[in-house]
Amino acid sequence: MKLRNSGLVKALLGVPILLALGACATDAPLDSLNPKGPEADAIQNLVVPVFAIAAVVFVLVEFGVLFLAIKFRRRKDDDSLPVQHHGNFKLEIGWTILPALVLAGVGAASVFTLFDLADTPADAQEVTVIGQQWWWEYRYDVDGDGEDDIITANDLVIPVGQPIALTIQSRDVIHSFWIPALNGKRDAVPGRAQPLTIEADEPGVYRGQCSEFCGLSHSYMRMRVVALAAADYKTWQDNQLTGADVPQEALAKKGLEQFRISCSGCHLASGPGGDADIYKGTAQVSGAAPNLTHFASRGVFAGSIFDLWLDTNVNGEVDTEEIGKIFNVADVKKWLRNPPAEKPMYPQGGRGMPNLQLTESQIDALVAYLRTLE
Ligand code: HEC
Ligand SMILES: [Cu+2]
Repeated sequence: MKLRNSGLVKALLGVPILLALGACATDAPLDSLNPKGPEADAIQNLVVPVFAIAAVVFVLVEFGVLFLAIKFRRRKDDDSLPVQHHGNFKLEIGWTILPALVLAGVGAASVFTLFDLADTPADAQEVTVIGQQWWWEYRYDVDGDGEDDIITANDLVIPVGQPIALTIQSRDVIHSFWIPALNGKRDAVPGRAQPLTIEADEPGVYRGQCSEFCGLSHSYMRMRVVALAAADYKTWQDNQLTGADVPQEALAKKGLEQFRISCSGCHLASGPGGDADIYKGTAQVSGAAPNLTHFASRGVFAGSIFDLWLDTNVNGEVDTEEIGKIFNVADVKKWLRNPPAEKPMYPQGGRGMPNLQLTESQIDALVAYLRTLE
């Protein structure tokens, strides 16, 4: 047979090849088969043997079917039926019991892993995670007095080698918290507090993505776990426990004034810099916008879709001294100019940040102020 439409054939062959090559990506931050902590290891230790068993069964059954179909196919010169095994007692008992045993084994291993993952180590540090349309909030009660001392967003900062007991909640609709390198998914359900333990073996950034469709900007609702060595974590925590810095420079001071007028109805930047008097007693102004007290200490913003710190300057030049240290003025400005254009939101429906019709000079002042919030 001559293949008429070889272009189509090539295209059809290309699909599985593309899929197979896509699976080879080395830099795949959401790879769920690349565990980086004990909880993810426990899942991996279940997945690998179960996959191996499933693969053996698959190969045996598929090749068995092919083999039998070819060996006992109907031939031109022979119309007789092969020997029939229907009602063979031993065979039927065998192929009932064997799969039941395999499934019981897999079932028992799964249940043990689930119990193992449900155990929260006694020395775990607690963090509350709140899903919001469309970003993640993290609250730390550092001294254990029942009041949150650190409220931040996007980056969940944790110390390495320390189990972290997350309590996952939602402020609006159902979301799902998922850092594939550290553990499985856990839904954030309004009115419920769901536990999840994570731990990172090594310092680094572990990415995640909201994995329950939660509306307009679901795909822009990402998160990162930033795991720091103990000393760095302590530095981070001490900084977060202080109030916002007091802006010194004239432009940043102007930005603070503008912030009080345009932003403080939704956002909090508490402390002396953010004016302790205005914000006193308001743990969070609206509860629906990220706390900006230490905005510039984060690595990302707006549901982790923008980097806050860049490696290259506006001309695309890399200065090795400056890697990851250049404030992303361009994207912060874009965000302030028209947030719903950067990330689909419907602020008129109470979800997201509205276009505040700021002038360029107001934006310049606000960016200078935000830059000081380290
Ligand atoms: C009506 C409430 C509202 C007002 C007013 C408002 N914002 Fe926002 N802002 C939000 C919400 C909600 C988000 C989160 C959007 C998202 O990521 O989905 C946000 C996000 C941000 C972020 C990103 C924070 C992060 O860590 O991801 C910055 C920066 C920001 N706003 C600055 C400002 C500034 C500056 C003003 C004043 C000019 C302002 N906002 C006014 C609601 C508001
Ligand atoms: Cu979500």
